[in-house]
Amino acid sequence: MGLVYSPITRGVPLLSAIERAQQRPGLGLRYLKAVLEERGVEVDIHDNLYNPAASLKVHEALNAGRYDLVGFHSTSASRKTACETISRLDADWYRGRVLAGGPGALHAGELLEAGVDVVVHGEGETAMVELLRAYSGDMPFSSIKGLSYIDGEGNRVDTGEPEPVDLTQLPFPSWERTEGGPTSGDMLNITLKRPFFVVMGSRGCPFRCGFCASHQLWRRRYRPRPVENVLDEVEWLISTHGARYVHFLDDIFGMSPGWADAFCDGMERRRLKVEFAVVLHPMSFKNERRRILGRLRDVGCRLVSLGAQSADPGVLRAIRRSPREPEGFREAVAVANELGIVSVLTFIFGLPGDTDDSIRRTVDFVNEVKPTVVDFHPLLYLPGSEIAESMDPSKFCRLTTEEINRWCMRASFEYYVLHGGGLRVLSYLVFRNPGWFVNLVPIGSYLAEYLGLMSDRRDTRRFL
Ligand code: B12
Ligand code: SF4
Repeated sequence: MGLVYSPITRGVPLLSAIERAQQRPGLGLRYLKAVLEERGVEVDIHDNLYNPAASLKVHEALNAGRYDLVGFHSTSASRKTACETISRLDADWYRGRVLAGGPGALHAGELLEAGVDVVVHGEGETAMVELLRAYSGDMPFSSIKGLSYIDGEGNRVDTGEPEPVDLTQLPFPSWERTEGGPTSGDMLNITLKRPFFVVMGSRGCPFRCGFCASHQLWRRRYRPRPVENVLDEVEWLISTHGARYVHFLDDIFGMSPGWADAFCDGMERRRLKVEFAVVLHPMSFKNERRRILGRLRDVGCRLVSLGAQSADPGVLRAIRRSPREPEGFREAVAVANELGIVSVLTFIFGLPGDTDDSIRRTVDFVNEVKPTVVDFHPLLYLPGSEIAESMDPSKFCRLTTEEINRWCMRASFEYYVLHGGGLRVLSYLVFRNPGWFVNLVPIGSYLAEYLGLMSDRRDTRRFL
């Protein structure tokens, strides 16, 4: 079987600039490969997430390879390049053999029209195994949950809500050689070390922030993996692949009570030598931030990233976040700074309710809180999110794209130049991670492109 990652659609420039610098490997197809290989199926991954040039060629490899089945990962941002490849497949050979999944399954109609035979919604591991049985005639397609396809009479069939997979039964993702694939790791991460890997300790998030589409994929359920299973994976990455750095991709790391403590106990007991980064919610470890972040630091945590989004109470309410969060991330940043953990705050400008005043409030708050790194970016109207699907447009921010982009640049300038953020980053790199400087050239070209795009007058916030 051939599995394909496609790059972001050309014409969504802001995204492609970010993606080039933030090279985190995707895990989904690596999980599918592992599950299929357990059943004796040979799988090649063509990983073109970060390589638009290769994506123009991938159909040649697929046509030459003539896989029995071919599966495409898709997101809202990459679905068009996936469709482009599909339209160039050898139609006689690939008829009936083309699958697609991932967050882009939200656009099932478009994928089916482009020539996909079966769209898989939600998690793919169980569906993939059942699809193999359906293709060999052992079970009907209609009994597999979470599919969309066109039946013999030309009618679209949707087989209902996908079932969650049993996370305790999954093999570790396959990191065997792929065609293409990220080479650098996430260069925007100033604590980056190589070899760099990604791990997911849990799937899903119980919240429903208005701009986010996570619930579309994971169905708003939070499911942690057993701690020992996650530690086995980390240990295996170290011993088999020489991992020195792991980025945990969980929507929110260590959310269930006791999980983070059990994780630290296991890291200590097994003496695992690896550095890592986690994503937290502003309210994570409320009341025990100092203790838990201290333990995480002691077992290798070098970076915590918090999706802060705004410091304005009205805006936070409008996106279903708590107005108490700014106090939460203020404390989290203070503790992280004290412990020597890099703190990253990310903010979105142009959210519902945002005005010049609310953005000013956020910028002032950040300048006072002083995380190590701060990232301001314009709102993307993400398909599947409440904002893109169902929010009353009268609640949208009235600022123009140009005004929002200007705010992003001005806020970055104030933070990094006027309030010492640049010096904090530089001193971290010089004293704690000088090896990062090899990324200077690619990062420089990324920054130049980013600044150019920020002054672009086109609306780059909506998906094509
Ligand atoms: C790491 C990551 C990245 C990495 C790249 C990883 C990638 N593309 O896989 C980087 C930093 C490059 C990135 C960039 C972007 N990302 Co991103 N990213 C993530 C993150 C945090 C983890 C992805 C992951 O590995 N998940 C774990 C694996 C197990 O899940 P999976 O890849 O989805 O695969 C499972 C299923 O989807 C399914 N499946 C997937 N493919 C296929 C194919 C077949 C044939 C089948 C049967 C099944 C199947 O089975 C898999 C196993 O269960 C997710 C959030 C999340 N929690 O998933 C967001 C997420 C995927 N990203 C998102 C977005 C919006 C973006 C950007 C647009 C952001 C930006 N501002 O630039 C870009 C677009 C990138 C692109 N090429 O499309 C959204 C996508 C929503 C949407 N409607 O498309 C998500 C869901 C986050 C969110 N909160 O909404 N991202
Ligand atoms: S933004 Fe983060 S906390 Fe909010 S719903 Fe998405 S994953 Fe969950």
